[in-house]
Amino acid sequence: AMLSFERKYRVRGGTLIGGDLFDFWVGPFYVGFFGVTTVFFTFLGTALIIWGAALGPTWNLWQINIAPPDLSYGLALAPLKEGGLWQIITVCALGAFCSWALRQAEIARKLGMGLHIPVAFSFAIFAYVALVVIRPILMGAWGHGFPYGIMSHLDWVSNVGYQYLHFHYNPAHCIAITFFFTNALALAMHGSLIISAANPKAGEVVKGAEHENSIFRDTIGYSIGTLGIHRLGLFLAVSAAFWSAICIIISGPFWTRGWPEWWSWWLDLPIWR
Ligand code: BCL
Ligand code: UQ1
Repeated sequence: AMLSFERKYRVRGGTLIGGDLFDFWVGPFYVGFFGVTTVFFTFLGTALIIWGAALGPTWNLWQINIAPPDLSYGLALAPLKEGGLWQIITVCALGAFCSWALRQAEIARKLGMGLHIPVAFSFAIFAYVALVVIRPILMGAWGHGFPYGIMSHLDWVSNVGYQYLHFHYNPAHCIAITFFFTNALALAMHGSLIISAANPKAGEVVKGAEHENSIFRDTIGYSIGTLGIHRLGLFLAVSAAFWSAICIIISGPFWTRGWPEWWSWWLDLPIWR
């Protein structure tokens, strides 16, 4: 069943490409040109992953691994069974993620809304691109991308982390983690606040913005406001992804030694040197 407002907004227009051609819905889903490309890349990419698994030694879900080419291939294309599959799967993933963001943009435009959702999602795409495109290119080999597999990608993170001796000393990693943790704090505060106000026990009245402001003014002397908390949340979440991307791009291309050593600028400050 369609909500009455959906009937009102299910109208032509707002597409970025293809005009009226794919401007329709299938059940609840808006299609559009980028709906078609999302489905195409997702199915092709998933099929290649299954094929890659079939070529491998195991069907154990935890151990399936599709590895990037050996470093000796540099930035060239590799044979399918020697990392070429990883390369095509990466293209499919990029195609699917970007198609998804552009479909979000088309739907937002149709609804006359801001583009905040696709812009926010593009930060997640940026983090992925940093791992499998930007850093491998800067390091000169696709082999620096991470392998597609549950355990194998964890091993990659651990190995790459220890290549820089102690990844916790990477300053951008510190900032990213701080944003992730602060984001969880903000969402816990916001989620608990909204439920405490909007979902009272039977017979009690729903509380609104005044109550929400008051509980924080009474406890910490400050309320960021009902719009402000959403601005803060978006900023924290997007910053977490952004600094994650930065922390891995600088590891190798811009700093090749252990991260603890990077902090010697602090010890070398003229105040105590
Ligand atoms: Mg570390 C990275 C936290 C210890 C080595 N580390 C990260 C970051 C994050 C983090 C800041 C990963 C998040 C991210 O990139 O998101 N690390 C972290 C924490 C600790 C920690 C909290 C801790 O000790 C408490 N790290 C260590 C130790 C090292 C170490 C010290 C290992 C020994 N860490 C590394 C290395 C890396 C990190 C190496 C990284 O490369 C990684 C990083 O920064 O990567 C950028 C970004 C999000 C994404 C990339 C996801 C993108 C999603 C895409 C766009 C969409 C997917 C769609 C999906 C397929 C569809 C699903 C459909 C379903 C139906 C829903
Ligand atoms: C807040 O002040 C506020 O405004 C009333 C909200 O809106 C609903 C919130 O969800 C939260 C969590 C706060 C408190 C946040 C800070 C940073 C003081």
